[in-house]
Amino acid sequence: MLVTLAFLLYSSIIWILPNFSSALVIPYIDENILNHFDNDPFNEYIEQNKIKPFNLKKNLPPILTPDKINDENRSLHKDISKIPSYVIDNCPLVHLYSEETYFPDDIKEYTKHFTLKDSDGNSIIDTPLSLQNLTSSYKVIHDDNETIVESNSLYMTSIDDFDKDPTWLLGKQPEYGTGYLKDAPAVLFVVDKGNGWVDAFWFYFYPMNGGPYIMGYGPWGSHVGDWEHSLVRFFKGKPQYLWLSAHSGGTAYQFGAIEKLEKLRHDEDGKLTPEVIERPLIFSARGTHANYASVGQHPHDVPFFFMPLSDFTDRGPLWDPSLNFYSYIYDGNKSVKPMNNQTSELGLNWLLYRGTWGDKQLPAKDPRQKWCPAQWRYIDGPIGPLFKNLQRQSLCQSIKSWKPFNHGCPARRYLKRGNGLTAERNDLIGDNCGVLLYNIRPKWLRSILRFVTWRGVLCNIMEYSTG
Ligand SMILES: *[C@@H]1O[C@H](CO)[C@@H](O)[C@H](O)[C@H]1NC(C)=O
Ligand SMILES: *[C@@H]1O[C@H](CO)[C@@H](O)[C@H](O)[C@H]1NC(C)=O
Ligand SMILES: *[C@@H]1O[C@H](CO)[C@@H](O)[C@H](O)[C@H]1NC(C)=O
Ligand SMILES: *[C@@H]1O[C@H](CO)[C@@H](O)[C@H](O)[C@H]1NC(C)=O
Ligand SMILES: CC(=O)N[C@H]1CO[C@H](CO)[C@@H](O)[C@@H]1O
Repeated sequence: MLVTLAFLLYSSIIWILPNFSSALVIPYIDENILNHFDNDPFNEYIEQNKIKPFNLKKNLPPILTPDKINDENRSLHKDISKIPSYVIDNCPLVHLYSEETYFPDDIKEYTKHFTLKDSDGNSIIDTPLSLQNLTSSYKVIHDDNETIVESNSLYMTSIDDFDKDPTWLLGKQPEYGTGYLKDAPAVLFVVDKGNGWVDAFWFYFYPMNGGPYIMGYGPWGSHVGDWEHSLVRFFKGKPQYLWLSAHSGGTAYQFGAIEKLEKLRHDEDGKLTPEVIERPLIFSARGTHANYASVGQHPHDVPFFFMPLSDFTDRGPLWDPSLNFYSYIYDGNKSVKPMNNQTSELGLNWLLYRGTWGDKQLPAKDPRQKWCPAQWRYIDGPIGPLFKNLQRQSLCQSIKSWKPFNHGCPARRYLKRGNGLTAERNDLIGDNCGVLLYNIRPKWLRSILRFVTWRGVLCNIMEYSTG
């Protein structure tokens, strides 16, 4: 709560200064002039883009936890042998950043560049790893003494110096035109949530997370290995929600709010059909690969909330993960089942590995390590996909205690727009507060509020309370 207050205060100060002068002139402007200012760009935007405000569906049955699911209320057939086609048809397309350095990679190839070490730097496996070497715990024999080491204390540790950007760290680029990424399958987990609900978790693996720069210096908070994901939540085969991971948080949307791209449908065997379908479109930020629903500049929330840090997205190379992916049906609990041949070849043990997918945070004395107030240059790599709360009922992976208004992780009905020069149509639609403001009636009150609070204090409060 204290952090939230501090944040609001901070936002107020940075937003109120440029707005102060406009607030002062208000008494001299009459209603007609304000109406003249207000050409209702939001309605225009809805009209042009055929966005229908999405109705929240209130009467749908509850989403169940894994232990509550039985044969009578499961959504998927018990012996399901194929990923449902609606999951593939609604797989998000991902626009990578146009000047991205670190592209997606195949986890199978990636692991070959690592050995396995414990937190003191002792070797657990000192030869190049294969994905099959990853598992939940390891037997270590030392002076005839056998000990079991749990994987959660272990680190995949690069053989090459990752600070020098070896080729394998750069990942693989999607094919222009089709979005096919031959050498970097995405990883799909389909989880039955009971009562007609099904969650499709699309995981995107990148060999490196390049952190942001502060006033030209950086990067800060970089790490080797980067697992990001999106969640498409279906009810009876119809997509209802989409959640996007970004740093340790993310954003939930009504599915209808998300931008769509028309694409030819692929049949169950991956063959192109003449049928045109609408696919959701998301954006992966430069370096950090945080996912957003719009292009432009996106201020970070955590863990840098006092820093002017932002992510950037644009319409760079388009990746279509539905053309190449590993896939599993997971019950959210114990059983996980590979759903195609390239997935079966990976085995299942890697899913149980609880260690990091990249190097341990470099020690302070390492010349590659640097410190800026709030963050190190290189931090720990991430943990694997099965430990990202796939059994969740909420759309969010975790609930942020410093966002007290958002405890339920509500799904946004309108796109959260990027700011800045690179944002598209930002002039028309305004920032996110603009979206909220356009719901205000009567119009003259809205005009005044818009005039006074445009990007102002009230905006921030509204944004945080109603998002
Ligand atoms: C999940 O695990 C719990 C505890 O191990 C068990 O009681 C429950 O039956 C499991 N649920 C499923 C769907 O396997
Ligand atoms: C199905 O799930 C509901 C919870 O929504 C539970 O109350 C009910 O007992 C389950 N059905 C059966 C047949 O167990
Ligand atoms: C790692 O996996 C490979 C097979 O992929 C196997 O040949 C090798 O023995 C394993 N190494 C260890 C230390 O388990
Ligand atoms: C095995 O480990 C135990 C306790 O860690 C130690 O007391 C013992 O000396 C070790 N034995 C050998 C042969 O190193
Ligand atoms: C999991 C899976 O899809 N396995 C298939 C792999 O391919 C053989 C034939 O080539 C099938 O028989 C398996 O069912």
